Parts: sequence; structure tokens; C-alpha cells
Amino acid sequence: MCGIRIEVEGGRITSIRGDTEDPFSRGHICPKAVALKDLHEDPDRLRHPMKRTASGWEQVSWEEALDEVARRLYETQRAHGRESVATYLGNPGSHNMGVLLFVPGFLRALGSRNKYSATSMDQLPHHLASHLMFGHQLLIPIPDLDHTQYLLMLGANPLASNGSLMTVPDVRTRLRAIQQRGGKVVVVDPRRTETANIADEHLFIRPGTDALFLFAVLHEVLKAPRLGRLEEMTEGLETVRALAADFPPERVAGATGVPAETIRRVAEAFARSETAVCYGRVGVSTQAFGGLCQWLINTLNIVSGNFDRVGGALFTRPAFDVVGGVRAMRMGRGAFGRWKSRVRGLPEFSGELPVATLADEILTQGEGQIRALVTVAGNPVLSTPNGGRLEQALSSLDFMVCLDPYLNETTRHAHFILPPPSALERSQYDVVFHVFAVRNTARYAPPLFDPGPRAMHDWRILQALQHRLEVLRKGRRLRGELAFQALRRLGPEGILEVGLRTGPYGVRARGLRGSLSLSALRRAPHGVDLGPLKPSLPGRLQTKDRRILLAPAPFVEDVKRLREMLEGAVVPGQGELLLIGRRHLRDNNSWMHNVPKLMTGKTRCTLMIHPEDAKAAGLGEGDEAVVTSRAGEVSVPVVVTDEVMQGVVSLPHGYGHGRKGTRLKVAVEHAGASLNDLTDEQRVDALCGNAAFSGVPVRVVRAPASRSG
Ligand SMILES: Nc1nc2c(c(=O)[nH]1)N[C@H]1C(S)=C(S)[C@@H](COP(=O)(O)OP(=O)(O)OC[C@H]3O[C@@H](n4cnc5c(=O)[nH]c(N)nc54)[C@H](O)[C@@H]3O)O[C@H]1N2
Ligand SMILES: Nc1nc2c(c(=O)[nH]1)N[C@H]1C(S)=C(S)[C@@H](COP(=O)(O)OP(=O)(O)OC[C@H]3O[C@@H](n4cnc5c(=O)[nH]c(N)nc54)[C@H](O)[C@@H]3O)O[C@H]1N2
Ligand SMILES: [Mo]
Repeated sequence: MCGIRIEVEGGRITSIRGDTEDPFSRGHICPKAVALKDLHEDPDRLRHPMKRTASGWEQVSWEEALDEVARRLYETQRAHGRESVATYLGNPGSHNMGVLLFVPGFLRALGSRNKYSATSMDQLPHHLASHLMFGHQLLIPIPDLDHTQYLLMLGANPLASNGSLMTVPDVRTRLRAIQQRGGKVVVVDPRRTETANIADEHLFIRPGTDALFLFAVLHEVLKAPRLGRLEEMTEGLETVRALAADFPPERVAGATGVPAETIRRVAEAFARSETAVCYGRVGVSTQAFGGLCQWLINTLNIVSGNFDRVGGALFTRPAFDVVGGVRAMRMGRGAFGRWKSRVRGLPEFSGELPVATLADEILTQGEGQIRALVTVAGNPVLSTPNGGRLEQALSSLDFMVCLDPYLNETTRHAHFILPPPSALERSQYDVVFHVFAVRNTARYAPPLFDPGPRAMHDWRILQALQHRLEVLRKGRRLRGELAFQALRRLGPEGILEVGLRTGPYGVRARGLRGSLSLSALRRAPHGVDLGPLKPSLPGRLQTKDRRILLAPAPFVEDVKRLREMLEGAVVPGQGELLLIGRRHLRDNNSWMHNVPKLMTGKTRCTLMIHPEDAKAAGLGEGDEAVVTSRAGEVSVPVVVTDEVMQGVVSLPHGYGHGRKGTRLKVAVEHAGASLNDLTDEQRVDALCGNAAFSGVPVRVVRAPASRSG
């Protein structure tokens, strides 16, 4: 989402810089954008379809690969039923216009309920809250960072992540600006992060207890609710008030580790501030009460009068409007719990099942067992809870195909790898991330390089497989052929054009000539500014009667579980520490560790441990520690620091490149250990099945050979 300026001489990139004329990112750039050159030129990046044979990997033609992949998927489903083929969609697919627009057709052609993605170990609780409260899974309220006077932030570290479900380039300047206009930034996190370091206040919180903290804040704010004009659009306030009555600050202080007077002070400041917004991200989503956390955050913003208001939380108005645009361009509103997963009975959301149970569905025999898997832009071996177990499951599959540019920890298990060209060889419009950005803008980037006639973009691979599957199933039909050819000619660009023309800045709003269009975006390479976020209620709500539902039944019922947790007082076992993850500015989940430039400097795959806990374990700075959980064991060097709360240890995810048989020369030299060899697939948010990465109980001891430094 950051505008960049790339200079090319004689077909080679000579510089990549932030585009100072970009109205959204204003010249900001992060190291991962500079790495685009290295990814493009990476000799390890696959340029041809690959087939695994008895004698190793072989290059094959696209025709051969696509024909055989489609045939194997078709035959698997014919022999074992539709559900026997599963799909897993990874994170980069959401950053790829072609994947986003063409994956639905491919999934439809497969027709399997075994659909999985990174969503259920990330933002699923946000979708659930938006679906149940506002009527659409993508109506996610975005903090109005550029105008708020008080930001209460939980479980997010935008200085490393550049913000998420609040896309925000140059976040440091934007947070400083809050302080410069007399406002405050408060960070709640078990680790004193880079973001916490520039905040006005940082509160340590015991992992997994944020729902208690939020309820207590709500308890205080509800003493004088200020719904203002939202009062008439809102239902369920009394139910929320009755629930919150059980969670006064004094009752949750012990469990959360946040003193009651601190909670009360924060709640008062939040309520008193002219404008305020509460925002919580991955750290509060990927925990046992992720759904409740996101519901409580929205509720807090609403009852304090900060919802749909400048300086509070607002819905965006993106140019390609997947929420309120014309029907053909819309994405689904979401649906919840229409069916359950076969083995563990976890609920579907929007047709997807929780990825924490993918391995169970592969390993457990019986009707509906998964026998083949398609991954698109994902590395589940390193990214999913108990990835080690999933890895074993992958090796038992009859068939596996991966759309991916690398031979990595996951794709090495495939029978075919189908690699798309590099990001600089395709066009891009951020269909999804404009929906979550702190300002309304639009930008289209044409491909910088021509990938050549033998390359196939993700969207074309998906469409070609879809077509072959349909032909295998129904035979070659004229209508099918015509639809295939027409959609192929339209491509992502054609769909984008329709989306822009029919969107909120399109023909209807601005007339044919003034309409935002693909050609208008081509003429404005720096991007088009569509203004700050603005109030949009009740019009933008997608619930029946356009009302906000403050007390949806699934959340209300789930509070029982929270009460039980509080009563049972989550005391860690003797000698146990709680493990959390972390992100670094120069990491990008699991897949950019093959870029030499990003891997210089100190080792980042280290276990942060509090000095008291280190002492108890006999560990010194730089010692190797053995970390054990129910799921597995890894060995990593430690960093002793009071940056983490006592009782908590932190390890980044996305490492663990030491597995054999990959083609990642640089990453292998910085292998590290995989956090997800420790995380536990049994730990989920029981409400929605989202992975609960935060607060995994672990034991930490000194590795036998390690000398104390
Ligand atoms: N313990 C722990 N685990 C976590 C997290 C955590 O905080 N803690 N975070 C979770 C989150 S939020 C996420 S989103 C997931 C990410 O989980 P995944 O999406 O499974 O993992 P990535 O590391 O993003 O892997 C992306 C893959 O896509 C490939 N790729 C890159 N670009 C493209 C492209 O344009 N097309 C195609 N076809 N492939 C491409 C890469 O080579 C790589 O193999 O990890 C989750 N895992
Ligand atoms: N550089 C970089 N940027 C990225 C990514 C990346 O891998 N690298 N990944 C991208 C993706 S896929 C995503 S989803 C976003 C995520 O964006 P963010 O959510 O901003 O990312 P994190 O840095 O994982 O921040 C999560 C924070 O939650 C804290 N935390 C852990 N457990 C708890 C808890 O129980 N309670 C509270 N209150 N806090 C807790 C952690 O200490 C951490 O600081 O980042 C995106 N941007
Ligand atoms: Mo993510």
C-alpha cells in the first residue's frame, strides 16, 4: 500500500524509493519494499512449473502440469467425494488482485467444504464481530488515526507491522502527530514493543486476558454512556450493561496483571477525551477470547460516542467497494456456524473451516477425509499452530499442488509447484487493503516488467484449473468455452474497471466523464486521494433495519466461558512460562528470509525472557534454551530483557528453515526455529475456532551443551 518509485536502467533496477507524491504513504517506505528487487532477481525463485518425480524435481510445461493437476484433483474427488480435496489460501493472496478476483471461481469448481486459510489464525474474530454487529464481515471499523485524540491500542505493534486492519504507512509520524496535538497513545501488550516505546503509556497485560481488561474498561465507561446520534440505531445496550456489571476493575486486576486503579484511570481518560478510539489486532485476535475481544472493542467505541465519528472508529469508502457496491462486485456478508468440521466440530465461517483442524481432517480416516490439498500463496508448515504435525499430515496426502514461487517448507511436500511471476511482473490494485486503510485513496500499479510469454499469473493458473475441472466434470460445452474465453479476456483489469465505474466514485456519483476508472488511475500513477474517513451511518450498515447489534447471542453466550476463566484464575503450572509471538520490521511472516539484505545484522529468531525467569532457569544472555510445549520442542538462543513481562517469553514466527529439501539458500543460513513447532492446534477460541497463539504454556531450560555467558 506504500507508493514506491522504481528506477530502471537497461532492464535492471537501479533504485527503489518511497514516492513522496503519494497522497497516502507520503514517501514512506519499509525495507520489504526495497526487497522487491531482490525477490524479483532471486535465483531460487521458481520460473517453471515443477513436478516431483522418483529422481527429484523436474521442470515440466504448463500444459502438462495443468492437465495432470486437474486430472488428479478430479479423480480424487470422483473416488472419494468432493470434500476429499482441500484448499489452503495464504496471506499474500490478499495482496494479489489476480488471486482475490479469481480464487472464488476455482473454489466453486472444486465445490469442497474443506476450505481453509490464514484468516482463521489472524483476523477471523474481526470478521465475526463485524458480521454479527454490522451485518457484513468486511465492515471493519478503522481507527481515524489522523484525527483522534486518544488511541488505546491492544495487541498490535504497528511500528513493526505498518498497521493491520488499519493500513497505515508512516505510522510513527502519525502517532507522533496525535501527541503533538495534545492527544495520548496508550499501548497494552505483554511486551514493551517498539510502538510501546513511543507511546505515552504502556501497560503490561497477562497474555489472553484482554477480554477481562476490556470488560472492566467498559464497566467504567458504561457509568455514563454517550451514544449520541447512534442511540437510535443501536440495540442491546441493556444486555451489555448487565454483562459488564460482573467485571469491575477490582475483579479482573489479579488475572490481567493490570492494577484496578490503572484500569479506572485509563477508562476515565478514554471517556473524557474529546475523541478516542480503541483498536486491537493480532495479539487480541489470536487468543482464546479473540471473538469477545473484538466485540468488546467495537462496543467500547460505540458506547463512548466514538463510533462513526471523526477521530473515532469509522468505515472506509473504498473506490472498489466490495461491501456496498453493485451486487456482482460485492464480497459475501459472511455466515457463521452453518456446519461444523468433521473431526472436532469447529464452526465454519463464510464457508471456511478453522485451519487449526486441517491436520485432523487429513489424518483422521473415514468419510470426508482429506486426501489432496491445493495451497495458494501459503506456507502452513511454518505458519499454522503445531505446524510440525501438519507437516506429517502433508506427507500422507495422495496428492498436493502449490501455487507458489518457492520450493519451501510446505511446497517441498507437493507433487506439483506452479510458480507465478514476481510482484514486479504483474499489475496491482489493492482490492482489500483500501477497505482497511486510514484514509480513502486509490492506486493502480501496472507491471514494471514483462514476464514473457511462458509465464502464468496466479489468476490465469486458477482460471485454467477451474476450466479444466469443469470440462472433466461436464464435458466441453460451448457456453463454458465462451465464458472461459470472455473472463480470460476481461482479466483482473476488466473486473477492476467494472468495480471502479460502479463504485462510490463511479459513473453514478460523478457522471461518465468524471468517473474514477482504470484509465483515470493510469493517468495518476501516484494515486488518487479520496479524502479522510467520514461518518456513513446508518446508510452503510448491512444489518436488517440498518441497526447496530450490541449484544449478538453468540457473544453474550460466550461470556459464560470468560467468567469461568476468571473464576478458575488462570494460574500457569509450576515452572511454566507463557509464550507469545512477535514481528520484526524486516521479517514478513515466513517468506522473505531468502533476501540477503533483510537478513543482515543480529539474529532475530531469539527467545526474549525476563531477567527473573532467566535466573530461575539458569540462563544467561546468548545461551541456548530448550523450549518445550505440549506440541513440541525447539532450541533457540535467549535474549534476557525486561522488555517482556515476567512470566512471559517471546519468539517470532516464520522461522524454522532448517528442514531438508528446500531451495532457499539464504533462508537456510538463517534457519532459526519455528514458533509453530511449539504452538498447539488444540488451543483455539472456542467460539469461532481461531487459533489461540498467545500464551502457550511452555517450559524453558538451558540446553545441556550451552555455557552461561
Ligand atoms: N505463532 C504465530 N503464527 C502465526 C502468526 C503469529 O502471529 N504467530 N501470524 C499468522 C498470520 S497473521 C498470518 S497472515 C499467517 C501467514 O501464513 P501463510 O500465508 O501461510 O504464510 P506466509 O509466510 O505468508 O507464506 C506465504 C507463501 O506465499 C508465497 N507467495 C508470496 N507471494 C506470492 C504470490 O504472489 N503468489 C503466490 N501464489 N504465492 C506467493 C510465499 O513464497 C510463501 O510460500 O501466519 C500466521 N501464523
Ligand atoms: N514487518 C512485518 N509486517 C507485517 C507482517 C510481518 O510478518 N512483518 N505481517 C503482516 C500480517 S500477516 C499481519 S496479520 C499484521 C499484524 O499486525 P500487528 O497485530 O500489529 O502485529 P504484531 O507485531 O504481531 O503485534 C501483535 C502484538 O500483540 C502482542 N500480544 C501477544 N499476545 C498478546 C495478548 O494476549 N494480549 C495483548 N494485549 N497483546 C498480545 C505481541 O506482543 C505483539 O506486540 O502485520 C502485517 N505486517
Ligand atoms: Mo496476517
